[in-house]
Amino acid sequence: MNTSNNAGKMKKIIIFAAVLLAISVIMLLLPARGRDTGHEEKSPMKVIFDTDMGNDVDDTIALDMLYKYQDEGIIDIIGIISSKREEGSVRYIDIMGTLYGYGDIPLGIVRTYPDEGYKCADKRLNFADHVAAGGDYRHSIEDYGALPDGYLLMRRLLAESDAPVTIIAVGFSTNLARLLESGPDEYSPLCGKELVASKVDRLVMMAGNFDSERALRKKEYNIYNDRMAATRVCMEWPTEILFSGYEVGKRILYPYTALESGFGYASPHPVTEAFGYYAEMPYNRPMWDPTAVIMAVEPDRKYFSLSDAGYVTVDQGSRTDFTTDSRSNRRYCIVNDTQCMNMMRRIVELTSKTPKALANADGEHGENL
Ligand SMILES: [Ca+2]
Repeated sequence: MNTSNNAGKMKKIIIFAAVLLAISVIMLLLPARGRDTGHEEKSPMKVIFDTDMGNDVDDTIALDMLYKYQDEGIIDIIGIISSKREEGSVRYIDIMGTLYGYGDIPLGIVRTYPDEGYKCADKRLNFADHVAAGGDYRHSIEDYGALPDGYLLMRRLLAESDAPVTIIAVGFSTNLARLLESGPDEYSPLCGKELVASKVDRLVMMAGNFDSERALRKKEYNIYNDRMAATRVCMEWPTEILFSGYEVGKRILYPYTALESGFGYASPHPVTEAFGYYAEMPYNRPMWDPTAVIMAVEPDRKYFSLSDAGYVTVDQGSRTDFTTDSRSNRRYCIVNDTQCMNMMRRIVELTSKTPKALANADGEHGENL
């Protein structure tokens, strides 16, 4: 009887201990899960991309990279704007977006060029018109003539955004200057500068030349094609600007071998077609615009360093000068050899991924097929 009672008590104690242990484990797990879910997933960075698509092929690589970042949930491209008036530019962007599964991203275009110094209508360099006219690519927009003026689209997108926006500008400053000059409208009661100040976190531009030797600082393409606009943006933009100058991108050559191996998931592919039309293949091409993309999206210092703060001015000959001043919020990109190599590897890594929309049915996203 006593033995039986003891056995019964022992059984109850074991069950009680087991229940206590189970409760303890659950209690331990719950806060941990709470911490996990309590950590909000970092919201994707909102990005507007402003490009002179059609003049040089580094814009195509920059756009590819942005779509790949979007595939990974790192950024949210809320709009893409061309600083070229030629319809081929937005047609090409639309073809790219449709191929990569992002044909619904709003597009804008420059409707009128300023009088001074515009050379971007140069058809010799315009691969975008050529590729867009090629025919067989799918597109999402039916009436390119109905696209909004770039600065007006930026006004709408900024007014509607509930989070700070990063603008990556790798073409002329036409849209940006017109945004600064704009007044209140149906989208916002704020004038352009106020709207930028309230909504734009940072502008990252491929523009200018900040070579340490002034004698080497030639006028730079994105500056001299709309010098007045670039001057205004450098002087009046109310939030931070980071510059990637000519001297950075020219050191980072995209290898043609990566082009041959990375874009085989679609044939023809608008990127490889663009390279083929731009110059006789094979050739390696400097990656000016992708440096601005990396600076904006991956500010990790393994890819680049930044100058001290200072003011950027544009002279009559479209050369950029930098004057150190801690009160300013402009800085420019500096790269050493290791950072150049790291940036190049990152560009190749991103562009070698198959777009999520085209990844195979097994869910093997991100790797080339
Ligand atoms: Ca460009």
